[in-house]
Amino acid sequence: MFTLVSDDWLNLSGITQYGLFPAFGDLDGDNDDDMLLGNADGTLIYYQNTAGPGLVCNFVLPSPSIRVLILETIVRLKSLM
Ligand SMILES: [Ca+2]
Repeated sequence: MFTLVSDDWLNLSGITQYGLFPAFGDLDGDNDDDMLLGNADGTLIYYQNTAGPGLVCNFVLPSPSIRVLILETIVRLKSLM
């Protein structure tokens, strides 16, 4: 059985995106799962988990410079695959 905690998790209703698809993994190398939201137009939104390993996730939008660095790294890694 599940309990509805929020109908606007992370205030995602304020994002002017549609068709959001989440994916989770440790993108910044600190041993906790961060979140990428892909949307229908092909862009990605990076949320950093600031909680730490083994704790309940706390996803936040990092500074623009950190977001760009992480996303550039992902694109670079995908080009090597
Ligand atoms: Ca992480």
